[in-house]
Amino acid sequence: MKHWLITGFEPFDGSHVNPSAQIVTALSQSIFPEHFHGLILPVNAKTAPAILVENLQQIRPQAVLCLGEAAGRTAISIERVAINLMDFRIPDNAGEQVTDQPIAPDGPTAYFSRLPVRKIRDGLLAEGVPAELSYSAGAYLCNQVFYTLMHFLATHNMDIPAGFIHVPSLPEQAARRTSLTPSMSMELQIEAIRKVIEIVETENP
Ligand code: PCA
Repeated sequence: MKHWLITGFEPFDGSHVNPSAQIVTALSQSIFPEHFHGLILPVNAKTAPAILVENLQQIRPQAVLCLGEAAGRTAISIERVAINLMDFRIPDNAGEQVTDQPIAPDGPTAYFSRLPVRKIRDGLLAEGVPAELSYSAGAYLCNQVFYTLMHFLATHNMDIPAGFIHVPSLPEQAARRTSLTPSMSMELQIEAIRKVIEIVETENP
C-alpha cells in the first residue's frame, strides 16, 4: 500500500464542524494508520498553501487526496480540474476576501486531476454511494489547495496519483441552516473515501 497524504479543512463560514476534517481524523485512526498522514488545513489563503507544500516536501507521499466540504452538493464530487484563480465568494477564516487573483502568476491556467476520476465515480456508484464528476472546485480555498497541489507536483517531477474530492455537508449541519441543504452521513462519507483509496491503489499499483 502507498504512503498517503490526506488533507481536510477546518470549519468555515460559521459552521462548527467540517466533514472533511472528520474523515481525515477517522481514517488516520483506523485500519492502516501507518500508511496515512492526515493533515487538517486552515481556511486561510495565506497559510494553507504553505502548510500543504511543507508537508509534501517533508512527507514525500506516494499518493495525495485533498478533501473539502461543499455545502449544497448532493453527492461525493470528484473534482476534475483546478483553475489558476482566487475569487472568493466569502472571506476566509482570517477575514481576507481575495478576488480576481491568480494562485501562481506564472502557472498554467488549469490542471487536471491525477486521480482515475471516472473509475472512482463508477466504483462509488456500484457500492451504492451517490457520486458525480465535477468540473469546478470553485474559486475559494478548496480550488486554491487543489491547484497548489497539482502545481507543486508538476514543478517537482512528482508523478503520483493526486487530486481533490468535495464532500457534502453532514445532516447536523444541514439541519441548522435556515434553508435546508442536502447532506450525507459521516459513516457513508468515510466508506466512500475508503473506497476511493482502494480504487486508486488498484489503478496505480
Ligand atoms: N470547503 C471550502 C474551503 C474549505 C472547505 O471545506 C471550499 O470548497 O473551497
